[in-house]
Formats: sequence, structure tokens, C-alpha cells
Amino acid sequence: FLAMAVMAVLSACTSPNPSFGKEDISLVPKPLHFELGEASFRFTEATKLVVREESQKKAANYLNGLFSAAAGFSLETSAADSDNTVVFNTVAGLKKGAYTLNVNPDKISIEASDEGGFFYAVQTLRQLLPVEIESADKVEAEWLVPSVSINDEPRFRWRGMHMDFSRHFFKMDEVKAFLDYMALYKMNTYHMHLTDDQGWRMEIKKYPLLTQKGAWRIPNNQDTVCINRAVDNELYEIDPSNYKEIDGKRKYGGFYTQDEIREIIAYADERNITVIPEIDMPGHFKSAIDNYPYLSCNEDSGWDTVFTYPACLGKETTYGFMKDILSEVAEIFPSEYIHIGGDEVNIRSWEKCPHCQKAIKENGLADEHELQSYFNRDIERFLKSKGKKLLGWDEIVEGGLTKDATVMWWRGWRPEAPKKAVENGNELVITTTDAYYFDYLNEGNPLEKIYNYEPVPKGFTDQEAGKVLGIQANLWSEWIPNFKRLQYQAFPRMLAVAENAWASNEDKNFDAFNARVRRQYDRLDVLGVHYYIPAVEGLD
Ligand code: TNX
Repeated sequence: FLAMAVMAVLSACTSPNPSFGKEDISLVPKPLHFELGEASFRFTEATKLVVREESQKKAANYLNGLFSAAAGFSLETSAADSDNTVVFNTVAGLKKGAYTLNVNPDKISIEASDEGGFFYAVQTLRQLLPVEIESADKVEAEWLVPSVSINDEPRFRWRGMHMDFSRHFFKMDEVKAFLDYMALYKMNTYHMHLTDDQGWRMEIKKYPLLTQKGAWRIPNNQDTVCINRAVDNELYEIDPSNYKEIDGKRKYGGFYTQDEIREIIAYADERNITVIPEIDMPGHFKSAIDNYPYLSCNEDSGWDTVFTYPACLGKETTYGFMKDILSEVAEIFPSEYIHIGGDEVNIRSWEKCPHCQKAIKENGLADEHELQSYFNRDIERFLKSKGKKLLGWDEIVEGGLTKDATVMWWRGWRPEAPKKAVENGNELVITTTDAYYFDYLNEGNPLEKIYNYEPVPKGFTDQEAGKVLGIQANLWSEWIPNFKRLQYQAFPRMLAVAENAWASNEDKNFDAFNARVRRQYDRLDVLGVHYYIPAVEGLD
């Protein structure tokens, strides 16, 4: 027995944890500095998390959650710094979201200055663990992490993904799954496009018809096209659980109660993600106007050529209605920003409206563009009174805006919009059609194009470049009838957005990036993500 015990001790000493090669590692986004050491750290049931401060808890909880599910054991917390621990240490002076991660055979140490930094260190650790760590059920695996030394920080503070819930609806479990994917790639902003012509998706207590009726539609043209294309491909099938029988008719839709919205916000917050709500106004407003017809100039909500009639900005009631909605929205969403849309407004319809013409004259406005701008300023003052900042699509630049509004530049073909915005003092989020429109097919906005796209617009001075908060990809859902299709449009392209948003833009190399992306597929498989596989030149 003694001999056996000695042997066991000897072998424990003489066979250190195995080493890894570079080819075993795939980190997306790429860290700022990365060094691979020899050996590795082994997570066991005895591994403890050394957590001493509030700002470290979110990251520690997340790591523990992964192990509890996949490994079937949880990692206890301890205040004592001993061997076989993951030590979280708060240090002064690191940038927001920055961290260092040192993995040695006897200890993992993480340093950061804020909650985000700790969280991102854990996401890096997650990507260094075997892909089985993504499993929702207990699996057998060797929980080894290669010895590394990393220091890392984000390039941009806005690393966003958008989802359109109006054209097609997505359910709570799908939202949560998507937030999990975002966390894995260090994305931190989730833009929910909650209203549009095709459906209203957030309960508003003061105007119950918005969801009682406005969340449900007779399946429309796009749905039918989706159904017809389902012949050979389930990517085109409407999610059947989003149908409901209402007044004897089969309708399509869905919405979130305010409690469900709170649940989404809390779930996102555990993943260091801020949720930004968008209530698109005064255009793209049909689902509201249909149920509150006094909002329109002519009681008509229908389609006038390509766009629907907007809300009437010549009527005081419209301003009151918008503010009532935004009060409830501002109450529920803790985010600094509220997005008021402002895109694609059929402003010419106001030319024929006596109320609008009167408002233009009385307020000394030049035209309908300025009427929209007048409305935006009024809404902005209201949002400020609630402690919020106004965010809108780049059309809000057109009739003039205050310097405090933030602009999402989407129309890639209009480079004058971002320039005018920064010259006016506005901050920008880059979401251009040129790269970040994920409703466009994979062939139209392919991975390489996205990766090589430089988000800071051409011709910006350094000071103007400082006005770029970051980047975001948009998943408009006219042609995305179910979550599987959404995954297919988002992956792997989201990885290129994550990399552009986080990693330094020095030494960019698409082939190297693409090799890392391909090594992420196994992980996405365990997560159940249905991704698109881009063809790779030189490979079958
Ligand atoms: C334009 S982008 C829109 C959306 C559409 C999208 C389709 C923007 C602010 N408005 O309403 O879904 O194009 O690509």
C-alpha cells in the first residue's frame, strides 16, 4: 500500500498537466497580447473561486454556472488564496472591460478594474476550456485550460447586436440563447427593435390595444412567401408556435409583457449586456395607428407606395401618445439610451395635412424635414427629463438635431450623414448596410467583407473618430421567419463584428481570423447554433 501511495505521489509530481499547441486554441475576438506557456490548469471539484468584491461576483457566478451545468459540479467560493484556485483581483487603472488572465498549473489569476473586465476574462477562460463546457447537461471531459498569459482590452465600448421582433417574433428562450452567444464573443449591447408596421411587441399599460390587437396580424405576404419556400427548407418556415387563433382567425404574432421585458433585461445584465429598446416613430407606426387611428393625419394607416403613413406631427395628441409610451419604456429599461427610430418616414404625406402645415408655419419651420426635427427635439427634451439620451437612425440628422443626440449610421450610401453628425458634435454608432446588415444574404455581406470593413468612416479626423462609440450588426427579420434562420444569418458573421468591435485593428489578417472562426464551429455545435459555412478557397 505504501509503495502504491508513493507511486501515486510521484506520478502526480512527475507528470505535470499536459501542454497545448497554438492550433488547439481559438480565441474570438483576438486578445491584445497573448502568450502560450507550457502545461495547463485542471478544474476539479476542489477548485475554488477566490472572490472578495461585489464587482467580481457576476463573472464568478457565470463561470460557476458553466461548470454546474456541463461538469455537474459547482465551484465553491473562498476568501483564502491557495493552490487550485481562480483568483479575482481588483486593480486600479485598467480601461473599462480590460483584464489580464494568467493561467498556471496551480492557479488562475484574473485582474480587472471593473465588473466587465472580470466578465470578459471569464469569457476568455470559457473559450480556452474544452467545447464541452458549453453543454447544458452533464458531460465527461477533462477540464483543462492551457497555460497562458493574456492582457486584453476592447477597442470600442459599443459592441452591438440588433434583433427585429416586429416583422417576425422571437420567443423568450430564443432571446436568452442569443444573449448567451453574445456574451461568449464579448458583445455588450442588445438593441431590441420592438415596434414596426407589422407588429407591436411590448406591453404598454396605458394603450392595451397595442398588444391585444397590434401584436397579431393576418399572415402577410412575407409570411406566405416564407411558407411557399418551405418546400425543401425549414429555414423558410414560419415558427408555428407564433400562430394564435383570435376571433376565429388564425393570426401570427406575439409580444412581451412588461415582466418578461424585465426578465430579459436581468438575464442580459448577468451577461454584462445592456438592452436598448427601440420604439420606432413617427414612421413604421402602422401597428399603433391601426388601433389608435386618431394618430394619423387622415385616419389611414395603410401603405402609401413603399412606406406606411406616419403618425401625424401636426396633432398635439401624437406628442402626448409618444411620451406616454416612452414614460413606461424609460421606467422599465435601465439603459442610458432610448432609440426612437426616425427612419424612412413618409414625410411627403404631411404636405397634404392641414394640421402639419399649420404646425410648420406656427413654429417657423422650413419644411417637413424640420417638422420631424421639431418632434425629435421635443421628444429628446422629454427623454432628458427622464434621465435618458435620444438615439435614432441617421435620418434624424436631416432636419437638424441637438448635439446630445446619438446617431446610428445605417445608410452606407450616404457618407455625408455621419460627417454632418460629428461636425454637429454628435456621437455615432456604425451599423452600415455595407457590412453590418445581417438580413442581407451571406453572399451579399460575406465574412471577409465584414472583417475587412473599417468602421471609422473615411475622412474622419482623430477627434471625429473619437465620436464613434462602436459598431452593431442588424438582424432585420422580414425574411427571417424562425430562430434557426436567424442563427444562420448571424453566424459566423457575428464573430467578425465582435472581432472588429473588440480587437485592435493593427495586424489584421483575414486568413488567420478565418482559421480561428473554423475552430469555433465545434463550440457552436454544442451550443446548438445552426451556422452558415462559408466556402474557403483552397479547401473542399
Ligand atoms: C431599412 S435600416 C429599414 C428597415 C428594414 C431594412 C431592411 C432602417 C433603419 N430601416 O425597416 O427592415 O431596411 O434591410
